[in-house]
Amino acid sequence: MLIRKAANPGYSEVTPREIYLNRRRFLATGSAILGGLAMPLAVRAAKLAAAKTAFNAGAEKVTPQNVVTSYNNFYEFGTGKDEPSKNAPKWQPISPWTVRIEGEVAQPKTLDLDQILKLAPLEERIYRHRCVEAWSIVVPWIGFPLSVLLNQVKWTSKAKFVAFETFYDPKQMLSPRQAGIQFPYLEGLRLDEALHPLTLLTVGMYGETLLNQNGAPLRLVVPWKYGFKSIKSVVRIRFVEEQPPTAWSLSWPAAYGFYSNVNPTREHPRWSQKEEQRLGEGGLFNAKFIKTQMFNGYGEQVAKLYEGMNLSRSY
Ligand SMILES: Nc1nc2c(c(=O)[nH]1)N[C@H]1C(S)=C(S)[C@@H](COP(=O)(O)O)O[C@H]1N2
Ligand SMILES: [Mo]
Repeated sequence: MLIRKAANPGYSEVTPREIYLNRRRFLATGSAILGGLAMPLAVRAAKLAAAKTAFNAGAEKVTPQNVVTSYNNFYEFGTGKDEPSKNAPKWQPISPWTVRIEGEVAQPKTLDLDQILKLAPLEERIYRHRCVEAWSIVVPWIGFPLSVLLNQVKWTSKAKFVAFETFYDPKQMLSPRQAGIQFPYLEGLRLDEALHPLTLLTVGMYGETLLNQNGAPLRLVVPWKYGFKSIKSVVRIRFVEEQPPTAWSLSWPAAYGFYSNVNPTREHPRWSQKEEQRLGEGGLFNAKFIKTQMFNGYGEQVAKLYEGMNLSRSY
């Protein structure tokens, strides 16, 4: 287990540097200033300044920020790793950004980003992220547990899973045919996974507001699962009774399951899951490969969620 617990378990380790907003980005577009209410400004500097380090990937080095903002998977903006950082910045997330929470709930609810940001203090958490394509990064996220948002509604006893949906505008994004997966991008978690304290709703990283290519303005981070479970730019959350369809499992069910827990003992037809390349470390000719860990190294926290399950069948 690589997460270093603070002596006072929880949130005692305040980040040393002041966390600030990347104002230059807003100045460059101008619209955030003129529009006044333009979306990224909803992430208030004061909130970010309150961010604390609750979890830390320990001895592992945080991946350089420029790697994490320029090597992306965000198929809505292109299928090449360099395309989201080229195409997504032109996108203006709608303002106000709202998230609809519905389904098996007593009363559906729509919250905008400002309301969501008031729900809990933001925390900084350093998590490993392991893509099924056998690369990994270590990222300091800013957000709070997804459970805080889910607890804004009363779900019914029928609710067993939570389904998530990404914003989709066919005029500004690829078509499903171009991308090879269904849009809007769909993801899902079992209710206990969604409520797990490691599951984060994030609005920033590296002390700054999330860039579009990383899933602005609001993105899920589920660190013990393959990267595609960490759905970007979320607009809809639905409590459901049945296991919901997900974009990747719809496109290739044998390769992508619903659970998709990081698992070096279950091979993927295209990429080995036994080891991973840690991006930003090692040079051009000596890339750094490390062993992939079960549950991405978070087994101590999450293995009990899967007790009694056959994980090669429920992959
Ligand atoms: N909406 C949406 N979310 C998505 C994806 C995507 O294509 N669309 N790609 C996923 C995959 S495969 C990975 S590895 C991570 C990549 O996140 P990053 O680009 O911020 O590193 O986002 C995930 N979330
Ligand atoms: Mo991925």
